[in-house]
Amino acid sequence: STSATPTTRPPAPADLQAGIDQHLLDTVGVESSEATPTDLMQAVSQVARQQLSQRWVAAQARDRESKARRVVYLSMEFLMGRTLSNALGALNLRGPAAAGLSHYAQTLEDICDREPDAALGNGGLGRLAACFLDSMATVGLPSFGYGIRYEYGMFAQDIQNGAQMEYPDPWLENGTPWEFPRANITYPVRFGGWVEPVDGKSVWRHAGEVAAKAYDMVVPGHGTDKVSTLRLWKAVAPAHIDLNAFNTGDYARAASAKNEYENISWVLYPNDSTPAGRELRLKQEYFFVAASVQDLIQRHLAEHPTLLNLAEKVAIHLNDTHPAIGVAELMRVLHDEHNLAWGTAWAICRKTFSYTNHTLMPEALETWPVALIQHVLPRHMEIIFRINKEFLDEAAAHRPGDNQFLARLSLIDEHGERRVRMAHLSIVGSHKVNGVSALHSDLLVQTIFADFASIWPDRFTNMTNGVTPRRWLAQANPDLSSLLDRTLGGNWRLDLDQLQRLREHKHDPSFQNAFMAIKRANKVRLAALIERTTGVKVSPDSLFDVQVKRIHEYKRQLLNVLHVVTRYQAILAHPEGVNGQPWVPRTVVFAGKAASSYVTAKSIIRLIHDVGAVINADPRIGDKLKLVFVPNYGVSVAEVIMPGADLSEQISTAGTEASGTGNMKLALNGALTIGTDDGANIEIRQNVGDDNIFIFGLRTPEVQALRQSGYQPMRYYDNNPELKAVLDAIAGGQFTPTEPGRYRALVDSLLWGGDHYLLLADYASYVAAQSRVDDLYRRPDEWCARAITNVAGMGVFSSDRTIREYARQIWHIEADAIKT
Ligand code: DL6
Repeated sequence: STSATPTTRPPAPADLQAGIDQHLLDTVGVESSEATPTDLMQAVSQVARQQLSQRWVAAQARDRESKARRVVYLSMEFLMGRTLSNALGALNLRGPAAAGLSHYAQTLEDICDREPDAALGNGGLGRLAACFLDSMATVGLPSFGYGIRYEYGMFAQDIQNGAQMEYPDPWLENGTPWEFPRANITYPVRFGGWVEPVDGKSVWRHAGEVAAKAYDMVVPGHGTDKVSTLRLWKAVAPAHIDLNAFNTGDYARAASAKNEYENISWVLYPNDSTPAGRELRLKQEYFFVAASVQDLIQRHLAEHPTLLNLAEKVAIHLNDTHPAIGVAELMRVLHDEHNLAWGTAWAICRKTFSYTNHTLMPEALETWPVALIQHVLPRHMEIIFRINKEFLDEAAAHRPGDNQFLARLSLIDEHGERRVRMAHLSIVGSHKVNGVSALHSDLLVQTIFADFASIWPDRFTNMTNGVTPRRWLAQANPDLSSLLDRTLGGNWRLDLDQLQRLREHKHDPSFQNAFMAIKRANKVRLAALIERTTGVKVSPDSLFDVQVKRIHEYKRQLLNVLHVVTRYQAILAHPEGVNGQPWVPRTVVFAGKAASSYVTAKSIIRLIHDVGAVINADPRIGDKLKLVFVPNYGVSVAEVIMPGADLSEQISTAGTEASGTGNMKLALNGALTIGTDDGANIEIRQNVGDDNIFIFGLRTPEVQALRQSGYQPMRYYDNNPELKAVLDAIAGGQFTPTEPGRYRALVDSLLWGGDHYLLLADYASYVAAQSRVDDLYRRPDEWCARAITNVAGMGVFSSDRTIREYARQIWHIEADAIKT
């Protein structure tokens, strides 16, 4: 079969309905007349699962026979969201499933909504990994994703009195139809102990051991029979723990011992661009890496007689530094266990690994105390020291006598407590290192990795992020998808560059009408979500202004709030409008989670609620302005928000957002971006054209220059009465009459605390850009033409393009679909 034509045929609706009935009985255990929507969700999932497993078995056999070179994508996070709707789309079963479900008086959408999200990730990095799996399967790249089967994913967010509360996310509580437990695939993972020299070799005498048990999720390709595998590891206490309990009868103590082992895969660390420094996290990192390395070595040795050709057959990718300990682990396995000479092993390692950096923020760059690694992984610490010594010897030749240079490059940070710099280990152990947008990749080599780039300029490259059009357009926006099908044919799902042809239709009144009607319907759907989750009624005729992403100071949700308060005050001062123009009604929508320990981010969430409560209840304002915060942002909530947005807020301080991917999803669904010259915004601007995006604020070099010249936020406060009024209102308690001082500290961090992310410096230009937004929105035909142009320009941001670039330039793997 060619990769573009699936060979398995979708069953006829009658077969599908019979399948649902059968699974209701066999798997769910209910009679079909009694089935609840959740029962139906499970039964439909089983029908899809059956077909996927056929594809999975065939794909594995094909790859085994051809001894394919494979990609191993190591990631602590895979933010998958729901599976059912995507699986039905890949299997071409949406129509039959909808028809089958109509017999039970249910819609496919309602049934799909019953599935809990698999939220095994924090944000951008984890969702990128999920988009990559989709693309790897779709372009036919032999690939494995490896991660952790967290029992509890990203916490559920609830809002109480305006404040974020975190609740556990027991997504596996009722089982998931999508995993395949592999009873025979388990590996021991060892911890602790000491290292002993035996016959001139270092032997690791470990102190504890836990079993890693494999659970597979099949990732279907679209328009192809190919699938990819996501293999997640669960930590299981070794058998003797259970046996001891049985023998001694001390069940309580035995249970706590068991927990000590099994807690490794219990919970996802809810950090995003904030550091996680605990021992359990280090254990998680090593746990999944060690299991994955054993798995790939075993697969390799089943197909090849030697490990000497490992680098020709496997490309191991480090999704950020979280799996970086893999470099030391592969060295240990090759050198200690398989007796390869150190130099041979090191050459294989460097050819095998590659690494993606996702952040420039110094506080988010992982380091681990040497003492902790010595305690948890004593042999690995020795290996890291040896790698470091040989690396520094090599580096010294580049700048003889420059000890500062060597100290900066070293894998060990010697300032204060000695710590291992995981990014340095990743760079030294890899043949390629990439950033995730053109700007970010440039900044990497100009700033945090400049010393490395000076000795290895060719090691650094750029791979601009992308998103899968199957989930973020076909699935999330079915109405726009059918308009595209009617206008362009259906191939845009696999070749997103087809969207270019939309430019011809941007001024066509009938196309515009259809496009606007779809946007309106999506806004109605979003308004319903807003009302259901916040109780606030918003008008779908207002401009939907959306900022959805993790809450972080550098993303500047607070700058957005400053604009909202500015507008509120301006509406009160000039109820009829300004410059002879009436107000453009706006609904400002926020969503996003704050890391549980991130006090400032939580305070920003609360401020949004406090400001919203005042504005939304102010009878003088009405529909002219609404401010809402949609709780519990995640993949499924995003699938409703993206299609309903008019305006996409991408307002990070220039030079701080590595790429962004929400910016791509929103533009793909026809939102116009208001944004800074940062991350992938720059490439979005290049692809949609300057007239179709609202760019404002300082650029990266200006940010650097302003900081260097001694930034004084107070000057902006003193010189801009509008800004002063806004900050005074917030700090003075206008939105918190019962606790007037609630945001004094937040405002002081801007005025007196240095305003590190330059909100006050960018404020005026942001507010001016917002008024350009209003001007354009007053001309609906023009707005619509530009929204269409945005969709048309998004072809390059398909994750299929990104994956093909990785495959060609980093992994050197030819997949069927990559050739075409
Ligand atoms: O590359 C995916 C995504 C980028 O789009 C975001 O700009 C970036 O903030 C995010 N980084 C993280 C946290 N990084 N770490 N470590 O999610 O990656």
